[in-house]
Amino acid sequence: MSNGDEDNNIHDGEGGVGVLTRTKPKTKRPSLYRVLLLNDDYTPMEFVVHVVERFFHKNLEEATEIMLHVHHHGVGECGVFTFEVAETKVTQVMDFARKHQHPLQCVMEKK
Ligand code: TYC
Repeated sequence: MSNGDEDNNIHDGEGGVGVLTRTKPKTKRPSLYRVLLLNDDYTPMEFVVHVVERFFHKNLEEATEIMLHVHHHGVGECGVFTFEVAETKVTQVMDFARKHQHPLQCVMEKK
């Protein structure tokens, strides 16, 4: 198979017990997660743009585009990451928003 299955070869172990060894390297791809910002009525637009630049490494133009998308549609994607990276981004954004007393919400969603 192209992915997911390995070839297992049976051979003798101690006491004639069957042992399986892998011959084909496993190449499981990690699940991916979207990190989303949610709109609210109070967080300043400039703060959201700064968050997107700072934590998602977007330039001013890209960050402004994402912020305006969230402002108009209620939710928008800042990036797609593996689980642990996505979780870290969410925590960083939530901590930063709380520190500045803004109600900005950041969530992750499995692709
Ligand atoms: N709606 C906010 C305002 O008008 C701006 C905003 C944009 C807030 C995106 C959150 O994720 C957000 N000040």
